[in-house]
Amino acid sequence: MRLHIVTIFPEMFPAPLGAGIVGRAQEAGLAAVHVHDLRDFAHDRRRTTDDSPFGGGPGMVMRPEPLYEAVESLQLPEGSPVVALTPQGAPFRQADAERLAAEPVVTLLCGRYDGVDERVVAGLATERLSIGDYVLTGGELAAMVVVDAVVRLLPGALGHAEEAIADDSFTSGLLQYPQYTRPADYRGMSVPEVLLSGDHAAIDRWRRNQALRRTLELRPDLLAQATLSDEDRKELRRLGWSEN
Ligand code: 9D3
Repeated sequence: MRLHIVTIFPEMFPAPLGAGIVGRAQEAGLAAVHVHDLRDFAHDRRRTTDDSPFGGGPGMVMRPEPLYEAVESLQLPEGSPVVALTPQGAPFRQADAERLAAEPVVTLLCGRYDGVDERVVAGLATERLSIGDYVLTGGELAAMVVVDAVVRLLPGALGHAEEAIADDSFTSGLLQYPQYTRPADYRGMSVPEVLLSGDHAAIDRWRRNQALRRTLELRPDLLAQATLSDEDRKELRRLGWSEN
C-alpha cells in the first residue's frame, strides 16, 4: 500500500513512522509512506500556503491552490481516498482503519492554521477525519495516528503476532483483559492464581469476565456495540450493569 501525506511540516514524520512495526512494514515493502512538502506547491517566493479569511476575523486559512496542485501531482487512481485531517471530521475508528487498509493508495492532508478553505473539502478531499475531541496544533499527529493504525493491519505487518488483530479491543468490542508475566510475585503483588493453574477453560472464563468488568468500569459505552453471550450478560448484571 502507498500512503501520501501532504504537510507543511514534513520533518515531523520520519521518526515516528521509521520505528517499530510501521518502520519494519516499510522495509519489508508492505507499505510506502511518501511525505510531500506543501510549500513546494506554493505560488510565491515566500512559499506561502495560508491567507486571511474572507469576511474577516482572527486566524489564517490554508489556501486551496497548493493543496489542489499537490494532490494533482500525485496522479492518484480514480476513486482513491483523500482524507482531510481536521477537528471538524468524523471520529476516526478502527472500522476506518480497516477500510483504509484495504485501499492500494491513501492520501492524507494535514491541516494547519485555523482551518482549510472549504473548497478543498468540497472538491479535493473525499472525507474528513478527526482523531478525537481535543485541540491539536495541526493534522500531522493525527495523520501519524492514522498511518500507524492502518499499516499494522496490512497482511504480514505484525509477523508472529498476526492473531493479535482478532484480539484487538476495538475489534472484539471489549477492553483487553489484564496481562501478567514473570515474576509470579512482584513487591507483594501476585499474579492471579488461575493464570498459573494450567486450566485453560478457567483461564478463558476469567479473562472474559475481567474484560467485561474493565469495560463496564472504564468504557460502558462500548458494551452497547459489543457481541455479548448470555453468559456475558449474566456476569455483567452480577456486576451491576443495567442495559440501556
Ligand atoms: C476555532 C476553532 N478551532 C476548531 C476546533 C480551530 C482549530 C483548532 C485546531 C483549527 C485547527 C486546529 C488544528 N487541529 C487539527 O488540524 C486536527 C485535529 C485536532 O485538533 N483534534 C483532533 N483531531 C484532529 S485532526 C486535525
